[in-house]
Amino acid sequence: MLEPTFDEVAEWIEAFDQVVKQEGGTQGTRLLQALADRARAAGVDVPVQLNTPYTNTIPVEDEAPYPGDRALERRIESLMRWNAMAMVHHQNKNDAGIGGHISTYSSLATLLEVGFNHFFHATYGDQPGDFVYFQGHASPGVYARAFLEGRLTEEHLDNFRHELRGKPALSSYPHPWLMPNFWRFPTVSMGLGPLNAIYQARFMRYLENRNLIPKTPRKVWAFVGDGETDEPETMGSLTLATREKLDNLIFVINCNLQRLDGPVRGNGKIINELESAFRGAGWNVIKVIWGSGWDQLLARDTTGHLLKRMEECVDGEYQSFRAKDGAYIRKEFFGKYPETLALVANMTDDDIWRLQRGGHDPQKVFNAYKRAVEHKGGPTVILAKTVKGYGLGTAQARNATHQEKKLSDEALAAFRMRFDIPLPEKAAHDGSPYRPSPDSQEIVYLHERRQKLGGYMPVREVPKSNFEAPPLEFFSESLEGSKGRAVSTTMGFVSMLRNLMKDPKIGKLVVPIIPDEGRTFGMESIIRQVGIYASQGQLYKPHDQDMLLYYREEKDGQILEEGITEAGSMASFTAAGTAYSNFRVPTIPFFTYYSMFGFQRIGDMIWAFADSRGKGFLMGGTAGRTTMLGEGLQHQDGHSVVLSSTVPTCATYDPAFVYEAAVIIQDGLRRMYQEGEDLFYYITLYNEDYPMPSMPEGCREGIARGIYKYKAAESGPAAVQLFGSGSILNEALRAQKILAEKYGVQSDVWSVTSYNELRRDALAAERWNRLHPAESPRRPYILEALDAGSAEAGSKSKPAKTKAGSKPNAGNKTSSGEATPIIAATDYMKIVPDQLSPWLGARLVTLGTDGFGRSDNREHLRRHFEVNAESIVAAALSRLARDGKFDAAEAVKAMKELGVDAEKVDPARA
Ligand SMILES: Cc1ncc(C[n+]2csc(CCOP(=O)(O)OP(=O)(O)O)c2C)c(N)n1
Ligand SMILES: [Mg+2]
Repeated sequence: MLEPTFDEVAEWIEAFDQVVKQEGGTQGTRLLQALADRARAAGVDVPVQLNTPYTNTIPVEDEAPYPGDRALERRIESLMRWNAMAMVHHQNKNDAGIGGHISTYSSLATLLEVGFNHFFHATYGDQPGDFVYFQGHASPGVYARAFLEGRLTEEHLDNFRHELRGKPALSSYPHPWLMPNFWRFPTVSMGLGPLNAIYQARFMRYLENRNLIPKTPRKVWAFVGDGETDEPETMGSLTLATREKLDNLIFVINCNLQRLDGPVRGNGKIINELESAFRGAGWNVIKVIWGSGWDQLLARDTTGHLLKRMEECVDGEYQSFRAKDGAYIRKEFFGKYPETLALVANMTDDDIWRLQRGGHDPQKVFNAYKRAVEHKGGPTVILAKTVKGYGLGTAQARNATHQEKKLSDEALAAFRMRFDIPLPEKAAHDGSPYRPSPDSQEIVYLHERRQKLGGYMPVREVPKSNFEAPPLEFFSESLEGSKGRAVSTTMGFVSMLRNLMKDPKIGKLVVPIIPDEGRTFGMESIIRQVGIYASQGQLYKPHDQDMLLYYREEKDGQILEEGITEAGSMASFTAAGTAYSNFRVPTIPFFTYYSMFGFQRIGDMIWAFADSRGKGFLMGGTAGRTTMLGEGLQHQDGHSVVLSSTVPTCATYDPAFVYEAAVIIQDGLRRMYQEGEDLFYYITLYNEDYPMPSMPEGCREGIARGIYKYKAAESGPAAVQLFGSGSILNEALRAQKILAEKYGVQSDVWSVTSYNELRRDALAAERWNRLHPAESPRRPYILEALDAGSAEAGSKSKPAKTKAGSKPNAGNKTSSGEATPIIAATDYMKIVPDQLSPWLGARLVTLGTDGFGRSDNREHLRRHFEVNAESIVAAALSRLARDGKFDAAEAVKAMKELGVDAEKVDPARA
């Protein structure tokens, strides 16, 4: 302890020391607490102190002895280190620029190995075991272990980052999409792993509290980079974990003090910063800063100068110490004070160099993990100090170490010596992998440890499903229409959800997720029906408890009301949408949100969800740039379906009527959960009320595939085809009427439920045709549907002349054999229908909502964006005039009549 600055303080400290000595630490805590209370009562400021001294949280005298064979584990870890490094080194020699990382794992190895040997359960009886979110850039180390376990072959290692060679290969990072039997959690986009881990731990409790899984001691471990904590996603939901008392959650932050470019907090201390942030958020914080070698130095530090030196050094200095050598540390660290220099007087420079950081000391790491798994009542974070590039010689702790892919010959030789790898020089030089024989002590021990812990990890499994999707008749209420009542597709969806949750078989599997938008979507009735999940139940009487639709919270409530966090909601959606594999329970999440704040705000999380082979329904409420009225630029969504089209496993639908939504949801349940297809749905929901028609016959397939003719021309063949989607379909129907009644132009109206799916189908057909030039071509569904539609129309008047399958690019023809123009109107951007341009060619005229939103009502918005019925009519007449099928002067006159201003500002640029 350093000298206090004035005598009075010395007396107080002496008194306090005596209490602790005689009555123990607990009494010391009580005394401090009492003093603090007293001070507050007296109006004295009590300083908030979230940092503890820069030493290990667990005092050496409280440490449990290490349970494993330290020497053997060290050997095994050395083999991991070699194989991880060699894999990356070898591949980069072989294929320059292919990339990979060496330094991350080298800092993480001990932190992972102690877990693998003593903590990570692969199973708990017949239940799945712990979940581990690995630091993505450490994947070579995880592969190295699986190699030693015999789960991966040399060929796998040889094909690290060579996934397209027709050989068993390894993906760069944890990707369940690419290695579906291995990785569970994609973590390589910084910040997503820790955020998903928090909600995973919470979802585990949710499933337990709802009796969907038995309670187990299962933990969620998230390995996080210290640089990764810069991401708001990493730190943004910490308080949820304490609020929910998630003692099944353990973060291990690998504080190697470096990120990609350089130090994380060169001028400060990342461990201190994180300690105060996590403690402030209520987490149990365990610092693992110093290895065992430091214990005797600290014990001899009677003057407190060593601790003072530890406190005053910033991370930039700590980094330099490990980038240099023992002599440098003696001079620059210990040499600052005679007292500290004296402490190491009898140590050689090598001895000093061997003083390790805590994260490389299995004893310290084991004790931290032990405390973490035993901790009750809240989450734990372990802040483990490590060295980036540990053992990599000249690459160690260098700013550029993150990017290191290859070692020099000398460094390789030094590595081999240092970790004692029994490979011949030549093989080592090439970066050959090394695996001792199966009956070697190392390999026997390795298997033994994993058997004790229930098997190997990571493993991803998908149990066989006996899920049966409800038949379409289940949704009969939605198929029958609203009997003249004006309702929205959102309301229709809410009724469907309510009914689904009542189903005795699958009702309990439904997980409604809402980010504080339940009322926006009229979901109050669901809150009443199934309650909001609240791990503590409802500790208060809701003020509205006398009302029918009161705010009901329950311990086994079904709704996840996440509050205002789309990212958190998406993390819940991810936990629920992958539970079919992780928990072997096929929960069906419906995440309903403001469509504007989905793909564009949390797109990267959705991408990772797809990588995870997640299933479920994203429900984009308040869809459409002109249907969502009044809210203006930031809220009116005219592009989420463009963004959703970029996610390969996302099936996007933009239904106009409730029965369409019912067909889509039924089909989704069947495909995802019954047939086991790896995909998920994005369905737009509108809040415009209008009478919902009953489902016409024969449109089920068209709805699922993307288009069907909703209303044929009343008399005679159509001169123009009108495509509409979502609530803009009503504008197309109104246009159909105006065209016929005012201008004598017949038109068919089609509901396009999914341009995205139509495009994917057409691309697949086109690709097949390209690759099979000698065979008769396949026709995209869009052309098949249009042909069938015109054949049908033709049969009403004259016999149809078109032959399906004849010409791949022949468009829809009228009975007279001519291709009619198509006016496609959408509440989304023009690019959405334009996706079909390659197949519809010049026939296609698109009206959409490009440009920023405006605060106004639907009528004005639709006029502004030129997607109202009048604009559709004008577009049809204009196009017919250009084709010489309508008098141009009449078309100009009509536009005036319709109130379509030809000189108005272009909304796309307004
Ligand atoms: C969202 C995101 N942004 C940027 C990157 C690129 N990147 C990969 S690793 C890395 C640095 C990681 O540092 P840290 O979290 O400290 O991990 P370490 O390798 O030091 O253990 C960066 C910036 C990424 N993977 N994800
Ligand atoms: Mg780091």
